[in-house]
Amino acid sequence: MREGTAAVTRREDYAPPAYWIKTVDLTFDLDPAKTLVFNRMQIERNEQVPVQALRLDGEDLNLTRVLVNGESVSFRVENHQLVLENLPAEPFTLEVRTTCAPEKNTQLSGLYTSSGGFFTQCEAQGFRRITYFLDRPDVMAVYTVTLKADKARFPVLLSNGNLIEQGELDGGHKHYAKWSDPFPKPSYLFALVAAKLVCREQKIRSRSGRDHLLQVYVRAGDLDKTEHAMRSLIASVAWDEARFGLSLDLDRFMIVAVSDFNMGAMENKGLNIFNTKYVLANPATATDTDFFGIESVVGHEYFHNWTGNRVTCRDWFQLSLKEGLTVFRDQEFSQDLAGSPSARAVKRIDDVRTLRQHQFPEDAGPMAHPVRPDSYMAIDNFYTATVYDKGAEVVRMMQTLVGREGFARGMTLYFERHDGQAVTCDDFAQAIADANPDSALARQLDQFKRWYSQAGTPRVHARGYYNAEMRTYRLELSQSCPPTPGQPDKAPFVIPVALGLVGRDDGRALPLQLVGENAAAGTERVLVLSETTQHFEFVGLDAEPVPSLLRGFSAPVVLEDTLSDAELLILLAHDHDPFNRWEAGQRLALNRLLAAVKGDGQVHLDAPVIDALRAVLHHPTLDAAFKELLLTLPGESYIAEQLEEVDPQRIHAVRESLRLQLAQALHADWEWAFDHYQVANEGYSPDAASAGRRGLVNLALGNLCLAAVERQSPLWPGKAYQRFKDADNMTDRLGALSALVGAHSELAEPALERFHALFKDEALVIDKWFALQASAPEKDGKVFARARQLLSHPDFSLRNPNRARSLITALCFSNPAAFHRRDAAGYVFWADRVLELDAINPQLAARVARAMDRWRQLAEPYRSAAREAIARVAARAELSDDVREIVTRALGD
Ligand code: B3K
Ligand code: ZN
Repeated sequence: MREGTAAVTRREDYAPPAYWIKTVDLTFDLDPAKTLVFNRMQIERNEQVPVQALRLDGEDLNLTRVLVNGESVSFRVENHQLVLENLPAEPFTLEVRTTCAPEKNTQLSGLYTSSGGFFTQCEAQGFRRITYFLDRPDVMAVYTVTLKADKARFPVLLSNGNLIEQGELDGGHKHYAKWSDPFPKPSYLFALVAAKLVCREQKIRSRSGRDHLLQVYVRAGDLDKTEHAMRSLIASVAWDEARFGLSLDLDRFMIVAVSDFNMGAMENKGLNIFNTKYVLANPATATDTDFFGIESVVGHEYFHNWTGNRVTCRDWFQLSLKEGLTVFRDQEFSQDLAGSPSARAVKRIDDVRTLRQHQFPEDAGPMAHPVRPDSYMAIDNFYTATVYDKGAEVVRMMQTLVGREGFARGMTLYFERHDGQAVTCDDFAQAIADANPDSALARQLDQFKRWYSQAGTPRVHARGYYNAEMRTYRLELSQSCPPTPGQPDKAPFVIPVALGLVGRDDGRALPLQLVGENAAAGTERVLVLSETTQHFEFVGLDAEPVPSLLRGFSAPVVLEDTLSDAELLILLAHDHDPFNRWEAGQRLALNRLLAAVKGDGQVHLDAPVIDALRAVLHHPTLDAAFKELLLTLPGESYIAEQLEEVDPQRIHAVRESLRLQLAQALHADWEWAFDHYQVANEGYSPDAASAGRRGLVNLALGNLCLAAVERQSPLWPGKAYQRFKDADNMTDRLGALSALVGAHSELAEPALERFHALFKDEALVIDKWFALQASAPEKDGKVFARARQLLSHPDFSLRNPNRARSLITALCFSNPAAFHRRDAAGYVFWADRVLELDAINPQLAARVARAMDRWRQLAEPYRSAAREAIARVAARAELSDDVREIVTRALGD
């Protein structure tokens, strides 16, 4: 915590370190109140830079001793740095002793306690809260770590790498373990755990014939919730070998679950530390969504072992080098596991929805930044949807431009060139291009890299002209990109536009032959838009086609075309690309919602759309999961992003009205779907097909309850309550509960009470209980009132990030109509929580602070009230750099 304005770090100021730390020998005497850290480093000068002082980073440490080559030396501590001058020219040993207080570390960065055990989180700059160090990713050292602790309280002692020694101390009261990690690594990948844990373990032999021990550590009562995480880990190891030829390089790979954790998980070398939310699951406590989340996060952290750990980032501006690439890899992993083309499409649609919901608003707001940012005040603020999800889209576009095999070749070259190094995003793009010299990527690499340097979501405008006489179709594509903070003008991007042409009468996929070509090149191809405006002329078309553009969402852009509702209905019925089929349905709904919001507030679901949606619901071959996505209306925040000026209450009213009409108009169809898609009662399995069925049944139930409450019929709420009571898995139980809550049924209250009583000892389920109430559709201010009341519930705590998020994030981010109130009470709630949280956990506070990013877009009276609330937070003298950066940017000064 610091007063005043914090320093800004700029990418252009990067300079290599003045010293290298070759080896680190750490000894921890672990005590929650006062832990002793003895750090012995082998250090040498970096000959490439002029001789200068050694400046080691440190934060919240008590320094007790500094020795160089065993001798005491003079030193000073300034600006959170230990400064040593006049050091030997030859390699030397530096010993630093410090103490820290893990039990007081509520920031959960560095070494902290959770449920009585010790855990660490070092990315991005937590290692400096453990010991003095060159805490930057381009300093890679070999670590040896000795942990000493009370044996009864901390029976499990873990660190990175291999266990090389263990034994008793103090006549058996204490014990120690010594770990050695053979791979040089940056400090952010260091980890230790000392706690009372049990583990599920499994030996595997990889394709390359090497044996490995996989372990998942959890608290004693949780072992029955580790099977899915272990399965996901085994699948991850196999996938990376099969798809990219990347094998596990360690004998032992550990995952440890901790209940107090700032984010999802952390890829520490050989010792991944996970939020319990992404490890623990059994059918009774976890939903299908939780099971999928575990699979993708376990995969993500595992894949970092190569993309992030073996090849790491030179500096934190290159974060997307590892995060964008690893998100891309985990998305591909989940798609490959999903199997069928339509199950793959479901995953793709989910990922695009996430991008549009989080990244597009970010790119349009005060925190807009390039995938490779230019500056930061607090690096933890840049673990963003842009760096992660847009970064993944950038990698995906590279794959689209060079092909799947070409991309795999590029990855191989990347590792050949850079294994063991700390590199930049340029190095990655160069490797992919060099492995594919004849590709569009290689031809336009510099221009393509604007995706790394220019912020903002590009717009692609499309217009088609059919010439009946010539039987040609001329497609005009042009691009623009709105200004973002610090970047008023943008140069054109390289945008891959995948497209197909669909027959207007029969929905046939038409052959695509560009003028000048001898023959058609299939029915789908990728056009590359790299100028401001380009034309593409297709020949041999007997009638005007319907263009299906940006198939599979081939670039992270907003597509502006001129498709009429009639044409969207054709795509919805016939498009061979499932993504665009879904998109057509969303656009039909969006067109109606936007017209009503901008017009008189009356929305009307017309017969052609009802018929089309009915046809989707009854379609004989489409996946249930796909139907569920298609029949779910665009969210309120997504609708808001399409508008110049936003009145959240009006959007809510219009969307709720359309939701009710959809429930009523398809009533018989929802009844049919509810029966037809029941999962046979043969035990729960989280596979994509059964999850899809459960999802569609839950959507049907929600609609049936909504329509029932409206006409005051007790039938469906009664059925939902029964189903809630009888459910043998959490997906069905929570689905039934949300149906009651979402319809404002009288049975919601008793069901919520019962749910709490049933799961009072299951922290992750109680999180769901809070989140469900805070994100329920607002009606007469009751949801907000309930959320405020829940702050004083005995189970609520700001100290546990999952619990804090379950209430605060659910209200402020996921429930616009409850949050944006005419009386500004939502904003007062927000400001109070940000300030409270900032004193406990600045990283978390800064995340919550971002709920106000889009305040400038709001209509009055929301806008002025929002500004006032942000100004109140900004006016607090004692503010962390993290929150200060967010509110300063929001206010735009
Ligand atoms: N690399 C970590 C995120 C660390 C966040 C630090 N504030 C998890 C991940 O992306 O895999
Ligand atoms: Zn990651």
